Amino acid sequence: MRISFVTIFPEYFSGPLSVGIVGRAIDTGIVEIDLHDIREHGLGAHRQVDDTPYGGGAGMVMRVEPLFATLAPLADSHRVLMSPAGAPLDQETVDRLASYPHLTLVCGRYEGIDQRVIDTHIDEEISIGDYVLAGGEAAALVVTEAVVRLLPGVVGNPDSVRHESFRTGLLEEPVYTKPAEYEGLRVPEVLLSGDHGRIEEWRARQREERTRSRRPDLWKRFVEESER
Ligand code: JCQ
Repeated sequence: MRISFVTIFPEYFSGPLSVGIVGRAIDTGIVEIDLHDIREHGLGAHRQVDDTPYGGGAGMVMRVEPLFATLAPLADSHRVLMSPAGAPLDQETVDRLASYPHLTLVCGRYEGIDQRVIDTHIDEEISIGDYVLAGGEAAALVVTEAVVRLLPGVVGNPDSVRHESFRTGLLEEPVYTKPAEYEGLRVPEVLLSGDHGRIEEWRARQREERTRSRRPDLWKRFVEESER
């Protein structure tokens, strides 16, 4: 898979893309990254990429010409704009994004980008949550990390990606490791019992109880799903 980033800060990505699971996926050639600097298509001696909004108002808007020039050669890819006005990112969307051979993540800055760019050069707008970032770069990294770990050969044990919480629709149960007691803090007895029936029963109950109390939205969907 290829992932292209469209940004005015290509240097933003070098650290995060070089470490961990994503770093290894790049090193092994499972994913190819390329960076497209919008400013290379900026206007005039100052390589301007933004301007004041028509109709007035605060802040600056990213101009059409530099973005058209940057995005036109990426027309064969699936082009995603990171935006607080996008569809909320969830695991189902991540699964779908992982199926494109070439994904382009467009990082906006300032108050936004000229709507004509979105209308002609963007396939979908995605939000990573209901808050405003200074730019789409951090959001593009979130999408990249969620997508790359799904690609075949990236994560050692495919079961660990197939059986995780956002597939069952429930939050994960709490987990513990050695030692069994630390400064008086004990691991729940059932996990030390060796009784796999009781352990699975306890874990299932924990997943349900956590989801019900912390994420009533997910719990509602889970209950409706299981009543079908
Ligand atoms: C993404 N949740 C928040 C900031 C304008 C396209 O226009 C803009 C894009 C951004 C960057 O994205 C976010 C974001 N998901 O802030 C301002």
